[in-house]
Amino acid sequence: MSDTLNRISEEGANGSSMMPVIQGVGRAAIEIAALLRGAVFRGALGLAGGENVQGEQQQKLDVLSDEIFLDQMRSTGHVCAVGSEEQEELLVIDEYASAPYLVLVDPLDGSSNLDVDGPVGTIFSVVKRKSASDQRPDVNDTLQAGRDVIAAGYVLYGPATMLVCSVGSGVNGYTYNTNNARFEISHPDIKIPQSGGYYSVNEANSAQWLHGMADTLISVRHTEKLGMRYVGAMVADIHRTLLKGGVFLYPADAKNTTGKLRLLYEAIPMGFLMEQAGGKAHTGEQPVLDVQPEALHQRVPVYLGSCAAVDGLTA
Ligand code: AFP
Repeated sequence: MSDTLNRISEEGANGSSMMPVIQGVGRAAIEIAALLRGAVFRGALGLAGGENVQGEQQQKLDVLSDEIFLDQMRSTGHVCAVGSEEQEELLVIDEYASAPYLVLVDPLDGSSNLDVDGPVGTIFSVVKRKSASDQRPDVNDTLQAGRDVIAAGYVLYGPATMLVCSVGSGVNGYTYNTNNARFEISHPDIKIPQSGGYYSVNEANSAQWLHGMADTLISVRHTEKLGMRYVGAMVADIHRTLLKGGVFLYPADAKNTTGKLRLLYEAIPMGFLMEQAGGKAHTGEQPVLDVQPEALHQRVPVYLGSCAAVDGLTA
């Protein structure tokens, strides 16, 4: 396992240009992983006292992870702005306001798992700015459909720290080796299994799901012979789905009529990875990557996974 994150530079058209950004994500991941490991000793667990734009209570680790990620994106010199799930507005990096890329991030996904030492993650995607380099980037630069994303991925903080990403030519998984402080390739060319695996959903909501989804799921889980797993942290649930097959879903329900998960921070990056791994990503109405974003914090229903399972739920 000697191949490191540097191999991104050899991958497809976007490989070398994405190197600094993906390396920046790697540095952020190492810092966030260390922060998580030591959080209980530094009093960093628990609520920060504020709410994010979604009206969700922020944990201290949400805020700290967000700061770490932004600092690392700034340090690349290639990122002009960051849209974060934890920030209401787009954060423009003034020193590099003419840089070519914008990054969208959920810095600490699954934060309800923090109190129970469960897995959490970071999700990101990268787009090229639409505005001219002599203009100040703004939110319109971020409102790009998933088909225009040039790189996306996630970091899973589990027993090992893993970075799984794509620059548009397949999906590779890298595991952080604490002995040499490098991300080494451990899961080359990930392809989602097209049969078997698990369905992954918060089934407690099934009575509230819209459009008869509860019955549809019962039928699909029998046809596709799916087991059931749910962590409640999208990164961990998607990671298992990518490696073992099946489907992760968060349907629209009576409370969240347009879905719960965020289009730009969760659905598009994970949809990009799913398609790159040979799977599908759908909202129930259209492929996730075809949705034209209208707002930074927009939500959509999601069905992500093996082709037959996603087709069965969304046809
Ligand atoms: P948090 O980051 O606020 O914990 O949200 C996690 C999440 O967006 C996603 O990671 C999970 O898949 C989903 O929410 C879990 O939602 P439920 O708790 O409603 O099942």
